Amino acid sequence: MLDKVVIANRGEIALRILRGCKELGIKTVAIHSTIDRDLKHVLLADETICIGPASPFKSYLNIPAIISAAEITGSIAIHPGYGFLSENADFAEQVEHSGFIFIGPKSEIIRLMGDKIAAIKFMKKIGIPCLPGSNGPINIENMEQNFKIAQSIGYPVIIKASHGGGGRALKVVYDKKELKSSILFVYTEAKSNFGNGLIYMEKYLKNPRHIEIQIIADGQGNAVSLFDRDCSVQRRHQKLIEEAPAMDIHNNLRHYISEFCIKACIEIGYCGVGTFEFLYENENFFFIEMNTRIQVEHPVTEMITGIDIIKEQLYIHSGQSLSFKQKDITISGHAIECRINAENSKTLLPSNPGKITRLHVPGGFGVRWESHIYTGYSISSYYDSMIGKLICFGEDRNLSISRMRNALTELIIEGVETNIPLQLQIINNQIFQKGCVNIHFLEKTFLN
Ligand code: MV4
Repeated sequence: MLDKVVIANRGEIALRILRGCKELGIKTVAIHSTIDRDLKHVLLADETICIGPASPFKSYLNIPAIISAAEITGSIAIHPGYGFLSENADFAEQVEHSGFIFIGPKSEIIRLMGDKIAAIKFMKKIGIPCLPGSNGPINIENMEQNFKIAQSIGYPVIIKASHGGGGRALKVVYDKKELKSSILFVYTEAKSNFGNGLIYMEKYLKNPRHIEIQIIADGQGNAVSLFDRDCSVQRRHQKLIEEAPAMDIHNNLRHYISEFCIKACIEIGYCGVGTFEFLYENENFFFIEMNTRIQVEHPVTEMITGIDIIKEQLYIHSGQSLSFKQKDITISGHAIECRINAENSKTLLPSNPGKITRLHVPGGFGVRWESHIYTGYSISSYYDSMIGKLICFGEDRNLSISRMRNALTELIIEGVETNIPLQLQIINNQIFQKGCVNIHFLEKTFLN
């Protein structure tokens, strides 16, 4: 087992990783910025190192400082969590070259998946269903060819940045009149946002659900699927509610798509946890991208499979092989996660900075609270506005919804404005309760 791990993140995920390490008897090093001295996991870690000022660039994105922290403390591995450097292939590579274990897949795999054109090409080659598209980069010098590609796909099409993310550098094109300007727009955005002008075209799906498959692979020829999550409830590319399993998916189809994901992991020698993202429409899955990190919403999968995904990560990156097989994994019950953000739900502006003056955490059977906040803790405006995750489990979806309603009602956070009222409205919404939800549900059916 790993002896000592640097937790290169903050907030709830840093605490989640710390708890996993403690259970396995792994020593922990919390690296943090100046304003994060009082974070809960920093207070609980075996060792702490302040690596820089509040600005993420100078702390949680500061590669030399993080690697130095691993060296100084005699750590053997670095856990990047999600966000920050978690999918930065250069970071993973430098961690490897400095002689530390990066808790994630090999840097080449991160680099491959960071290039969506390459990722799609790979998945398509092994038979994973993908959308009709340009099958490679668009050449902005050859608009005639681009018109032909769009024509053969059929409008509407969507133009995406190969190195894109977070919903930036995207454009839906409904008519050939808009194609050229849209391509040039996405190209410009891609260059300025991601420093890479590679762009591609796909058939645009009007009302898909966002469904993803969680996998774990040991890089020794073993890979399993922990099945699916539905993450369709989102606003401006920020997920608000996730659930597992995705409802109304035939078990045959669930296994069919999982088998492909497992095959991809084995083929590529994937090592670690990962997520295959799909758009789902009319009982068809279409691969759009792969995430090579632990995700915010991993707890819903843990609740329905009974597998501690963080602990599995720690086992795998200590060199152990997977201790279970696909046949050992069964889905039981249903889990829902509501992300609790310190924000004004109307303006979507962060409500921080602010001190938590009162906190009451819900409890009871099937209720799980993942958060670093406590009474007296001050929320900083330098970082993400998510301050906690409320996860409710039940033997079926209706029970998990009821428990979520009760738990959200019990949850009291004072001192900062939160999205708890919005989450309650969604949970009480009839369309949500029926599960007839696609990626446009929040923005279209619900708000404004
Ligand atoms: C799409 C799509 C429809 N058709 N691709 C947006 C962010 C990026 N990760 C993928 N995105 C989309 N790609 C095709 N071919 C619709 C979206 C999309 C979306 C996807 C998942 C979750 C929320 C979304 C919100 C708006 C658009």
